[in-house]
Amino acid sequence: MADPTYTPPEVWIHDAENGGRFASINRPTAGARQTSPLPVGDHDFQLYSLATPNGVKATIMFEELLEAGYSEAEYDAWTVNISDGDQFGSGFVDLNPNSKIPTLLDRSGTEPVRVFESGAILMHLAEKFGAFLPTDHTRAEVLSWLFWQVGSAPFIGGGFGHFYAYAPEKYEYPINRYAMETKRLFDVADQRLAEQEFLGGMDYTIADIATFPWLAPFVFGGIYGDAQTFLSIHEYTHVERWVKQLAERPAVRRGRIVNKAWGEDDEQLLERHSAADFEGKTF
Ligand SMILES: N[C@@H](CCC(=O)N[C@@H](CS)C(=O)NCC(=O)O)C(=O)O
Repeated sequence: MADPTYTPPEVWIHDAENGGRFASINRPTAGARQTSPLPVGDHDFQLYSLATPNGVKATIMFEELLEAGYSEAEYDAWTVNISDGDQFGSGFVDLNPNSKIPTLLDRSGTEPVRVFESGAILMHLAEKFGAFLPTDHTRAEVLSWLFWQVGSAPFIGGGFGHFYAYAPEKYEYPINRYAMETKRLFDVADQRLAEQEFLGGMDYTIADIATFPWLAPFVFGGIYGDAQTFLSIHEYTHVERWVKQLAERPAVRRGRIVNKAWGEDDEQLLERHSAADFEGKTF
């Protein structure tokens, strides 16, 4: 049991018994923990991911590109089980020294290129295909919302989600702090979406693709226990309009189940190598 009157020591040391949902894989060091090469498929794009909000950004982007007719965007999506520590395998760390999904290997050019960080993956693909990122004066607005999302996600996930749902004990101070910040972020999006159809303005862009996977689970429920009720998500009516609109897009529906390793069997798609892999799935 942690002590609520805890006084930090002069020098922090790692307590492996600290508890919490991810305590067994969290360590204060980086780098590979085991030798394990990554699988590689036939397509130019090899995605190593999991259907968490950050992972779904990349799979929605690939499915949107394919839906828009960019057949060169065919990709192999491999599941990285972060609870088992797959992200610390040597092959994965070679592609992403930060050991987080999603991570991409792009073999479409003269040299293979690694891309890590979900926002960088979205920008890389958008620039490569010339899609979902305008090149005119609205580009800065789209990039502003993209970076807003990437910078905000840790407050929602690592802050609110961790202390509200995953921490071994409930502490009022961090839950209050991160609930307030998460609600403030919802209000930022809500006010923007009251004025514009999409975050970047009139068009659907990588800013929407990045943000949807984080906001949709609160609107539909099912993330961090009863967070939907706790945070009064029903108040954000413009976010709700936008989430429901985007959720109808065929590419969003497909992208949400790629690398999904939980839920009903027919909603799971552990690996994706072609459009045929969606046959018989509910999405
Ligand atoms: N800033 C990163 C965050 C990615 C991230 O936090 N991924 C989580 C899953 S959503 C992860 O891989 N966690 C594994 C770990 O922390 O060991 C991005 O946007 O790509």
